[in-house]
Formats: sequence, structure tokens, C-alpha cells
Amino acid sequence: SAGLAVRRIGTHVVCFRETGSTNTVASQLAAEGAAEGTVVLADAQTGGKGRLGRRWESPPGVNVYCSVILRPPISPLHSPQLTLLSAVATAEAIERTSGLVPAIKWPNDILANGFKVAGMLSELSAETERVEYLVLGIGVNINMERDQFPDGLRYPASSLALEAGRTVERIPFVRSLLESLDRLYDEYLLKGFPPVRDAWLARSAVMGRRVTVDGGAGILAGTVEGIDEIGALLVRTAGGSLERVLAGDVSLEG
Ligand code: BT5
Repeated sequence: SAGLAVRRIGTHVVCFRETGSTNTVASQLAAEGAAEGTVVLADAQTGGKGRLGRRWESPPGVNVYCSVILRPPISPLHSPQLTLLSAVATAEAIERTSGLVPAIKWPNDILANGFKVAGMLSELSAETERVEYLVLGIGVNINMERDQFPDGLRYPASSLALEAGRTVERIPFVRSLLESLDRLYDEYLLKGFPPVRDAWLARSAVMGRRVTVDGGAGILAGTVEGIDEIGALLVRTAGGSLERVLAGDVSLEG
């Protein structure tokens, strides 16, 4: 944590050259009682996880794979708020270190020039009335090369370096990410979700846009009107009804 201007997040940092998944390591540490703000970093992951059992490409030497343990005094219902908080922090760090202007695609994708450059995976302790711990997993494609992306990814993908046209240093990036997370989380504990929601809306790639949402059980089409007080997406359908989406994959239309 040398030289990091943080209160909580990044006061303890555990680094691996290679591990299965930083989220899995962080969940184990959290279950064993690790302090809030403990950060797990890896240079490479052999089993990087996306949502719904998907894989996250995690080659060595080029990207950032980071997981943060939080112990927020909230109910599990409100945990999506922290996924949105992590997206705002990641977007801020991308902007500061690469000069790109990223956009957030609900719930967990960061786009640069329309390409996915980062994804988040939040995992929760077993369901109880209060969250015991929450792990925020953040994967950012920093200097990944074109030929390191496999064919057939769900969403067109790229890296900060490819989009900015120059190498981005990983250590300053991680420093910037942890400082943003720390500041936003501190504000969240003091003031609740509204400041996070405002920051998220200001960077949203979906606000006011026509989207289709694949929620697993079915597909919904409509126009995004915002996010509600727990972080759910609000979509106005052609039929005029306002639908709340708690989980799913969003595609931008047009
Ligand atoms: C995500 O899932 O976007 C969440 C990614 C979270 C990764 C971090 S890394 C640190 C921590 N430890 C972990 O094990 N995970 C977290 P989802 O929206 O489901 O997107 C996954 C899909 O994106 C895959 O099925 C691929 O199609 C595509 N994909 C895989 N690797 C990618 C990459 N590096 N960049 C862009 N797209 C990728």
C-alpha cells in the first residue's frame, strides 16, 4: 500500500504471479475473516470468471485482474449498487490513465470507442439479512494485443492501449483504480447510493438508448429511462410499461 492515498481499499494487497481467479481467492480470504479493503491482484488467471459461468480471458503481463473485499452494512438486495460503484471507479481510472472517455454499459461493461475493455463480477457471501462480505472483481484489458482476443466473444472487445494508441502503465492504473474505489466507497458509506447513481448516469452508454435485454428467461426491448434506487435498469417498452431489470445482458440498438 506504499504511497496509496486510501482509507480502506488497498490498505492490504495480496499479489499473485498466477492464480485461478482473484475473485475465488478473495472470497476464501473474506470467509476466513480478511479485513474490508483487502485487495487481491494477479498478473495472470488460469480460470478467470465472467458472469453466469462464463470465462474471462486473462493472459499474463498485459492486463489487470483485481478483486476487492468489502463489508458494507447493507442488505443483499442493495448489492447491485456496489457493482455500479465499481464500474464508475474503473471508468474514472481509465479516463485518468489513458485519456479515453469510457462509457458504462449496464450492469458491468466498460466500453471505449464502443469496444468492451473491462468487466466486473461481484460475488456475495451466502444469503443472510445483512451482507457479510462482498467481492468486487474487476478485469481491465490494458495492453492486450489484437491477436490475444479469441474469436466469438459476446461483445466486440479491445484494450486501452489499442484504443488509445499507446501503452498504458499497469501500476499507475491500479493505483488510480484503488484511489477511486476508496473515495467512492467512502462517499457511499456517508451519503448512500445517490452520488454513485449520478456519477454512473453521467457516464452511461445506455441512458435514453434503445436496447434489448436478455434476462435469461426472455428478451425485452425498449428505451432506457434510468436506474432505480437499488441499481436495477428501468426500461420503457413499446407497449408503454416500465420494466425493472435486475440481471441480464444488454445490447445497444442502432
Ligand atoms: C464480465 O462477465 O464481464 C466479468 C468479468 C470479470 C473479470 C474479473 S478479473 C478479476 C476477477 N476475477 C475473476 O475471475 N473475474 C473477475 P460477462 O459480462 O459475463 O462477460 C464475459 C464474456 O466476455 C465472455 O463469455 C467472453 O465472450 C467475453 N470475454 C472474455 N474475456 C474477455 C476479455 N478479456 N475482454 C473482453 N471480453 C471478454
